Amino acid sequence: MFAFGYDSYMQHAFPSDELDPLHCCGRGPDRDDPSNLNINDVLGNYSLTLIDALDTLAVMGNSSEFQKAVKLVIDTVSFDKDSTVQVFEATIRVLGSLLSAHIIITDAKQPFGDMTIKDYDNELLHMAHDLAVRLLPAFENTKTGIPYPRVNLKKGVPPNSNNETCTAGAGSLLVEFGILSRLLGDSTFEWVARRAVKALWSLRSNNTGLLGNVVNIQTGHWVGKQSGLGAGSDSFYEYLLKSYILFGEKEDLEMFIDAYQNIQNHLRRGREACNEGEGDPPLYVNVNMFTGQLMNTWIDSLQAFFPGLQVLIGDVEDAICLHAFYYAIWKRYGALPERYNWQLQAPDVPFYPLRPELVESTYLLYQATKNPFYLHVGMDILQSLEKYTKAKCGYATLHHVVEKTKEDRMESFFLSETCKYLYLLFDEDNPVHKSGNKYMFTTEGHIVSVDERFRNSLWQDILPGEEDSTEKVKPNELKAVNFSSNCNRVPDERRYLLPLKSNYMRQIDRMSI
Ligand code: DMJ
Repeated sequence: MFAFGYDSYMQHAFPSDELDPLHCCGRGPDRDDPSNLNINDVLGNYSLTLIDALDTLAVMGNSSEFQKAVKLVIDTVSFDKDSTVQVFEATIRVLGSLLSAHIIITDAKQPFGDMTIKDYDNELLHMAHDLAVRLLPAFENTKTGIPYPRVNLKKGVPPNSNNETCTAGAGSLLVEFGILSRLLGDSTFEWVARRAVKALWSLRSNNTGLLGNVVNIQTGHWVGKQSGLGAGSDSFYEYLLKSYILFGEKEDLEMFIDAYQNIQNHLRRGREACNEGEGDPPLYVNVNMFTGQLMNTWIDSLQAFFPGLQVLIGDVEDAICLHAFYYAIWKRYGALPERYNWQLQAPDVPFYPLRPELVESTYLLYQATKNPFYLHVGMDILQSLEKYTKAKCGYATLHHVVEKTKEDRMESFFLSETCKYLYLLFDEDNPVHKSGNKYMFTTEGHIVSVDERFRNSLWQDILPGEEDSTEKVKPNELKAVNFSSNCNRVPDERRYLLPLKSNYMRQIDRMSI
C-alpha cells in the first residue's frame, strides 16, 4: 500500500506537494484562489509528500529509497517561497519530518539499517532551522503570545491577517520547536511555542477548566466556545503529554492531568461498565467551554486519536471502550466520516480523507494489550482502504463514505501516518518495538527519540531573572511513570482481555450507531 502510494507520487507528482491519484498528476498551492485554505494551508510548494514520507521509508527499513529521498530533499527543496501556509501544518508535516529524518540519520546505532547519508553535514537540521525562522514572524506582534495562524514563507505575516486561530494550531508546536531548540542550542523556538501554550492555558474557563476551539490572538477572547477532542483542539492535549514525555518538564504533565480530568468531568458521557461487555461505550461530546452544556450532537473522526493518547497515560480500559465505538462506525461505512451525528446515527460530513487516527489508536492499543483483536481491526481497515480508496495512481479521499465516491486528493499524512501505523501494527519485530520505548510519535506520526539530549532545559535562560522552577524527570524515570504502567501489564491485560474479545465483537456488532 505504501509502495503504491509513494511510487505513484514520485512518478506522477514529484516535485509537486501532493498526488492527485485519479488524474495521476501533481498538485501545488492554489495560486488562483488564495482563499482556498483547505489546499493552501498545507501545500507550500515544497514537495510536501516527499518530506512527510521520509521516516516512513526508514521505519520500513528501505534504506536505499530513504537515502535517495533525503538527497532529493536536500538538493531540490527550498523554503524561500512566496507561499502562505498554516504555521501548524508546516510545523507538524515538514519541520517534524525533517527533524525525525535528521535524528534517524545521525543515530550512531542505526537500528533501521543503514540510514546514513554520505557526507551528511546536518543539512536537514539546517533546513528545519531555515523553515522555523520563516515561521517565527507568526509569534511577533501578537498581544497574547498566541501566534498568527498563517505566514508567508518569504514575507512574514500577510497584511490584514486573521487574528483568530484554533487552539490545536497555536498550541501544538512545542514538540517540534522544542526538539529544534534543543538540537541547535537556541532557546528561541521552544520559548515562543511554550509561551503560546501557557497563554492558551491561562485563558481556560474558571468554571469548567475547559478551553474553547478558536481564540482571538490579540484580545484573548474565545471566538469559538466549543470544547471537544476533535478538530481545533485534538493535538493541544496530545502535545501537553508528549512534550512532557520528551522534555520531562513537570508543568506539562500537570497541565495534561488537569486537562484530562476536566475532559472526563465535562466531555465524557455514556454509562460505565463498557469494559465488562455491558453498557454503552463512552462518548466524548462537544460542550460550551464556560457552561459544560452540550453544543451539538456530532463527533469528528479526528477524535479517534484519543484512545491512543489514553494508552500513553495508562487509561487503557477507557481507551478500549472508546476505540470500540469508532471501530463500530468504521465497520458500518468502511471508513470514518469526517463528522458523525450520534443522535441521528448518520454522517453529518461524509468525506474521509484517508485519515490515520483510528489506525493510530488501534496500533497503540495493540502495543499495550497484545490482544489479537487489534490485528483483526487493522486487517479490516487495510481491506476497506484497498477496496474503497485505491485509485489508478495511489489512494484517494473518499468523497462520500456511503456512496463510496472518490475525490482526487491523497493527503501527505496517508504516507506519513496511516501507512506507517498499519505497517507497524503487523511488524512485531520492528526496531521501534525492540528499542525499549526509545521512540515517540509526533502528531504527524514522525518518530523522534526520547533521550537525554532533549532534557537540558534551554528556554529559561532567555528569561533573565526568572528561575527555572520546573522539575525535570529523567527518561528512565519517565518510562516507569508512563509506559510501564501499560506495557508491564501486558500479561494481565491479555488474561483480562482475551475472554472479552467475543463480548466485544458482539457488542460492536450490535452497537446501534
Ligand atoms: C494529521 O495531520 C495530524 O495527525 C494532525 O494532528 C491532525 N490530523 C491530521 C490527519 O488526520
